[in-house]
Amino acid sequence: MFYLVFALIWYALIATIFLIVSIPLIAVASTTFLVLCTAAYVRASKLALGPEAAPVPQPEGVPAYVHYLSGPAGRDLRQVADLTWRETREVGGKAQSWLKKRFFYYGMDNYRRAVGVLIAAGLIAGAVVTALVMAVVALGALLVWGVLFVLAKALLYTLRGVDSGLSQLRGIKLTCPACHHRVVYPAYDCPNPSCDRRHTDVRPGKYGLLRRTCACGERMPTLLVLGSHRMTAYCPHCAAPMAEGAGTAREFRTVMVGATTAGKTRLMLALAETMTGALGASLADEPTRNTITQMRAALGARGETSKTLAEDAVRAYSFNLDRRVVHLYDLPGEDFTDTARLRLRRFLDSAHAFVFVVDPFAIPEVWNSLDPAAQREYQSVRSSQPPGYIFEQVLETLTGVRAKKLADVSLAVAVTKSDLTEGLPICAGLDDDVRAWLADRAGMANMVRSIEKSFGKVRYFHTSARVTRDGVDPHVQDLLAWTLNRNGVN
Ligand SMILES: Nc1nc2c(ncn2[C@@H]2O[C@H](COP(=O)(O)OP(=O)(O)OP(=O)(O)O)[C@@H](O)[C@H]2O)c(=O)[nH]1
Ligand SMILES: [Mg+2]
Ligand SMILES: [Zn+2]
Ligand SMILES: [Zn+2]
Repeated sequence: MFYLVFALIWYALIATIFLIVSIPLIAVASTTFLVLCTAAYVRASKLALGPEAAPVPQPEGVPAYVHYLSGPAGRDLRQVADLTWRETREVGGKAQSWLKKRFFYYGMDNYRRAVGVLIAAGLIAGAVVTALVMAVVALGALLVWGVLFVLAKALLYTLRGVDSGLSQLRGIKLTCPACHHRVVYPAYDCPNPSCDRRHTDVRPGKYGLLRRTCACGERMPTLLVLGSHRMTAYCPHCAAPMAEGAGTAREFRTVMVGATTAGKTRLMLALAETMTGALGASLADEPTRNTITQMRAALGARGETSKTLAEDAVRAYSFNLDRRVVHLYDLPGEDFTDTARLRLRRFLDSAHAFVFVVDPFAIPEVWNSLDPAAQREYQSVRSSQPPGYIFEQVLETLTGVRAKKLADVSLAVAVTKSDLTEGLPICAGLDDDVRAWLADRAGMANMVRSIEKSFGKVRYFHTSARVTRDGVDPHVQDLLAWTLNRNGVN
């Protein structure tokens, strides 16, 4: 009986001591483990962002680096997780072998073994707590990433919206001067002179919000307001260079209309000289600079420009004039006798103004009034199609292709080659009133009526494309000024 009581007290005592010792032991062991694992996590994060950072994938397809939040952030998170797993496993392994060596080499009767069991229990508890804490940390990181990602996306669309909104507000629409397609956003070459990569769409997106990084490392702006217009722009459809200022200035498109040999190219050149001379415009792109230089040289050398080749694609001649991009389109005359071909000229649909070049020698009344000697003299500069026929072709095509009506489109009618017709009896009075001369004297009343019925703004001019020592013919300057003013370009 006494022994039983004694034994009970003894076991109770032992149990109390065990509890008093074991609970703190477990707590200390688990806390220590948690601290070690936290240290492992910090170490892993440092490694993941430093010496053991996941390699940055080289750009492929698009020649730019993906923006941090759209790719590398996820990659870095995964790398942190991988390295943390590696480091904590190492801590776990070390704890295990330490435990074995210190406590489990002894027999069942050694007290160390009991302590070992307690510490092991502490470590397991610590591992469970660590796992929970890590899960919370990982979720937190994912959540932060997600929120930043969503914010960045929102910012991205806001920026895009502001950029295109500003353009829309200022009435800026872009067309390619070479293939004449509508361009939503031009492509840009990397501004680094030793890099020849072209970026097709630099707008805010996967590759950067305000700036993107080219594969060569150069940073480039993503928005017009941030200066992307200062880079050379290219058409994303046909890769031709766009006019300087494209995207920041409103476009003004004028089409030269008239038969072969009517004098469209020469008048276009006279208009170009007026713009670059009196109006202080500049040639807006390399192709324009090249062809205008060639034409000037040809005119200087042999007093002639070449015929516009019918097979060639038509590229606009582009000018920067008073914060506007002015495009002049000079078609081959053959187009105007072939409505199927004319219809394919995309810029007809979006042109703001037309210049109708009327060759007086092609007007039957005028030609028939000349004596044979004069006819022989002018035969080489005479266009064979009568202006009335050409205008009918143009009108038929325009009413077919244009969504917008012609009521707010301007038409300047230029009866040209005035330097050659000067003094011809039939041309008396032409200088005073071009419209009256056409209608009453030249027998073109039908054409005049048709012109005024279709176009909203019409004016007649008597021009010469010849540039003399006094400069460009003042009537050409009048024609240009009228066309620009009618369309709000000053
Ligand atoms: N003297 C004089 N000659 C002109 C004038 N305008 C055109 N010409 C001459 O007329 C011919 C035809 O002129 P272009 O400007 O090439 O005619 P175009 O309308 O462009 O003809 P295509 O290219 O075939 O459609 C050339 O020999 C010019 O030199 C002018 O105002 N005065
Ligand atoms: Mg021509
Ligand atoms: Zn193009
Ligand atoms: Zn580059």
